[in-house]
Amino acid sequence: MTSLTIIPDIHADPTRLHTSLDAATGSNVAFLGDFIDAGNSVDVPDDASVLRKVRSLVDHEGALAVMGNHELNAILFHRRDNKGAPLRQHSSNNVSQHASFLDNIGFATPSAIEWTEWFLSIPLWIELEGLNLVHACWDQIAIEMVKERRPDGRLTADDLEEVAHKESEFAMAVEMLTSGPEVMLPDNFWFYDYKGVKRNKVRLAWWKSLQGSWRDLALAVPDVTQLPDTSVSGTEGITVYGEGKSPVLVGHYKMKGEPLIESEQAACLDYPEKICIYHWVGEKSLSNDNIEVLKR
Ligand SMILES: [Mn+2]
Repeated sequence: MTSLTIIPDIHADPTRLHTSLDAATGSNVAFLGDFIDAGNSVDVPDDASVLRKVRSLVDHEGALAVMGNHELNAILFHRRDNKGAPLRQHSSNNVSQHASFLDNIGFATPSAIEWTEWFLSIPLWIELEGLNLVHACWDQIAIEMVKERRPDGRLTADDLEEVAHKESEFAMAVEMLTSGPEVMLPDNFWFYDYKGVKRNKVRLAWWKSLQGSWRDLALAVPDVTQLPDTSVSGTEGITVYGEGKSPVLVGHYKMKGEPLIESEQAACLDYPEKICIYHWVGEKSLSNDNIEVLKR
């Protein structure tokens, strides 16, 4: 493989998809998941058209894709357990997160079932010669855990109830790969996320040494001054992604500011306010020169 263009979270934005694909001309593409569920900033959300395009590229053009937490959530949202309860609760937060898909494709319609079945065929991670791709966190222990049962990284319908309950090691490994490591804040601390949801757990930058403060290491926190200005704790289950590993590219974290690599080994490409892609040409150390920010 000589060149690969990596495209992060599309979130039902056809303009974002087509702008990214236009800039990938001549190279194969790899998607980092989260194709569906528009945020507020998407002018004309169209989950179905984004999915049709991505699926045709994956099925017929050799494009690569890993599953995002939004695809996993959708699989669960549209299915029920053997007692008839939805595998993902239809709470107001969960419905609002999934609103553009529900408006566009409906709840448990034949089309919703067909799309979410296709989501099941998307692997949780892709390991290329010299490059790793995952939606939220490359955690080797989590990957080995899932690999034991699903060597190709693809969940099956038999896994879904277990994954939905988020209790077993297998389920927690799937959560780690699709949503990243999450740690409980010290007592009495909480923050509002980008959707205005109050949270007492925070995602941490697993590509850093984990020696810093909550404010240094927290991801996807709009106002870090809501967090304690003390050293992080409770990070025992998190493996730092460091030197000697192939570079890894992820989406997921709704980054702000100028898109930059996080280290020579890791970059997050999900910048909702920009359209950001990465051109990988086989380098063993990631480079800011290979990040491209596109005009809408
Ligand atoms: Mn995500």
